[in-house]
Amino acid sequence: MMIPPDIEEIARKIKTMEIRGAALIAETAVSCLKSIAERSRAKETNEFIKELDIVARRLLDTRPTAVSLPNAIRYVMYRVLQAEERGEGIDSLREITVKACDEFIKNAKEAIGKIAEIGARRISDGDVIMTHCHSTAVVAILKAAKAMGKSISVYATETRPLYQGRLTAEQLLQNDIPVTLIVDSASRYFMKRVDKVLVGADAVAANGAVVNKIGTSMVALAAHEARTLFFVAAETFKFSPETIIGELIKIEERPKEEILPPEIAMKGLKGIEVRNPAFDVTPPDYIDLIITERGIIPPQAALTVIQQELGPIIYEKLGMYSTYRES
Ligand code: RUB
Repeated sequence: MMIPPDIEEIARKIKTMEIRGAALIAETAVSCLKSIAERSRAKETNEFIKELDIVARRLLDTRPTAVSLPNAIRYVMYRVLQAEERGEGIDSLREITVKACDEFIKNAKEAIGKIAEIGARRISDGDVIMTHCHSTAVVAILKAAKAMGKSISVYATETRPLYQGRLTAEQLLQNDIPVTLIVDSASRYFMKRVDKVLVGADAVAANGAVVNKIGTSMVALAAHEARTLFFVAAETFKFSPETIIGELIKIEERPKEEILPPEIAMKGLKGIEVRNPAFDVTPPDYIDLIITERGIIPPQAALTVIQQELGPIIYEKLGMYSTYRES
């Protein structure tokens, strides 16, 4: 099967970051699987599964770090493969796929609602919050805190090189939350005025380390030094089952043109080596709490969350839907 052009276009948009943020990437991938299931003309179950498999692998190829992407794909494929094993027919498989996709998206939306409510309770009236990058979960918490009548203000780092902080600032302004945009390197300068740092996550490892936009660990270090609380907001589908068995979360390196576009690359810099890692790892020691839809946990409880929420995904035959392995 050829990948349909509209799905190919979505994969391109994820790679170029027109579609970005761990939650949105996962939901978009699941919508693609749903669309493939709905339009499939497969007569045999194995043909149907092959079609889903090709698209799943194409999507996994787009961005390697956000573990929400393989977890979302495995959520769907686990249910489809189980149904196949039970001997269900093609119509039933199609139905099960669509249902699993709808269920994942519904759960993801509900998770954000719960995280917003739980997280907002941890924000006090008058708090000054610092955030880095753009996270749907973080914006949802800040909006909920405001809706609870808490007066808050935010420092948003601009987030080089792609300036996702501007998006955060825009969304906060739209919600009448006072926000000050700062350069990433000013985060330590302002840290003493900050009560809490709140960031999202692309992946949470079994030891409670959090992978998020490059620069997050630097902000965490500054928070640690200033004894400022450091909170992470992450749905449980961002927890990485592979890290239990010692896999490392792959850090995406993006094109150097994002840092040094050809039109500004001066002659003197021609051919210069540029590195552009998109994410970094914040160790659990710098994290006070992780806010999930199941409640607030210390980073040390990440392993338990993985075991409870993602158990079947690890132990069943879904290793191939991973961004950690060549397959
Ligand atoms: C986005 C990023 C966000 C997390 C969480 O990186 O690091 O903090 O994905 O976002 P990029 P959300 O812009 O490279 O995708 O809470 O929306 O899932």
